[in-house]
Amino acid sequence: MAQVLPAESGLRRVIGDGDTMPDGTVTGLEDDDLLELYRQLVLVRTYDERSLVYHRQGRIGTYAMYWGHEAMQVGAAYALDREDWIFPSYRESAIGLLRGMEASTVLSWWRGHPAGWWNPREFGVASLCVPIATQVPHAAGFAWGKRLRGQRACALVFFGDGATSEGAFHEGANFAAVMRAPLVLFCSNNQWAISTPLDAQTAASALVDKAVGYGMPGVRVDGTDVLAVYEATAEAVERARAGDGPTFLEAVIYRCAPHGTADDPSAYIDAVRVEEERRNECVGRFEHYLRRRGLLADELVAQMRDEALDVMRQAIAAAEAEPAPDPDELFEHAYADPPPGLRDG
Ligand SMILES: Cc1ncc(C[n+]2csc(CCOP(=O)(O)OP(=O)(O)O)c2C)c(N)n1
Ligand SMILES: [Mg+2]
Repeated sequence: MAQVLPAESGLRRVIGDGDTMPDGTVTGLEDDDLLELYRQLVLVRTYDERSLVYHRQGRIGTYAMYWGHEAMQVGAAYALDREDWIFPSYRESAIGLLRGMEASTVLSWWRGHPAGWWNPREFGVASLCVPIATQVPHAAGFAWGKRLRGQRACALVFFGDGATSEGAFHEGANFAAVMRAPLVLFCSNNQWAISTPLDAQTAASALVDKAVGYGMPGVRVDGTDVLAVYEATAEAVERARAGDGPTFLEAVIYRCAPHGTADDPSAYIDAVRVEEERRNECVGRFEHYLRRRGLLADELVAQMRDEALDVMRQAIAAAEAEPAPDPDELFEHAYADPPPGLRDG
């Protein structure tokens, strides 16, 4: 039986505030790693901001923006090896960019075009799950399979605070713990499930406390701190590889953007809090940290932003140049034997 300490309830932080809270460092990250983390943050932030513009211009469909979630995605993915698999939700739609996927592929996904389907094996990135929490048992099963085959790879699954109320989350978490599957359960707690606030979602004082019930370690981290996210994930990966089973990570932020392009949060969100939180957003926080360490200057910032903008310009052009899809493709992978109504229609 696993011996589980009460989950850590304080928020882990590495990046200071440039004033009373000092900056820390993370073992294993050299200066080059820090700059690469920043480049990745700028890339995924630019993807998100440009996507919103493309949506407004009618060039992509409904889009789930992840503005403010970038440090959770980049920090967690950086702690993995290329052989490890990522199981994303719609909120991590552009995570493949960190594994060399073309941005045009992700844009095509949001355009509802088959060019947006990728082969999960090619990138170690599973299909995006829109049904809440269904990716958790997928990831648990995958990780268990790796263990059964004696392979080194582990899996990391992203899901939201709302997903922790779903049966699929419970089944996946429980199964992974019992089977000691090499899995990192990464909860991106943005404190909202569309318009449902966290206190209406759970009676637990912190989501991380759920870890104890499953018999796994739980760690709570500041989700706007890319270094703290990296460090906590790297520790969880180490446990997974050592055969010590899954870890529950709760990364906490406050959602500062709408749930998606079809949502109007002014009907329910606290606008003053959003303004406050936006001032502390994750890309700027890390940029200030790097500047305090003398690693980043205006020129490099401008260069990385230009490169990311260029990626997006080329990507939307490539996505729009795709020929119109054949409607039959919609059914090709859905039915071995199409029902008569469809076949004849
Ligand atoms: C099984 C299921 N039920 C309901 C929905 C509708 N829905 C879409 S997003 C969402 C909220 C999810 O919130 P959370 O898990 O916190 O993720 P976030 O959107 O905040 O990243 C809901 C209920 C769905 N997609 N799937
Ligand atoms: Mg949420």
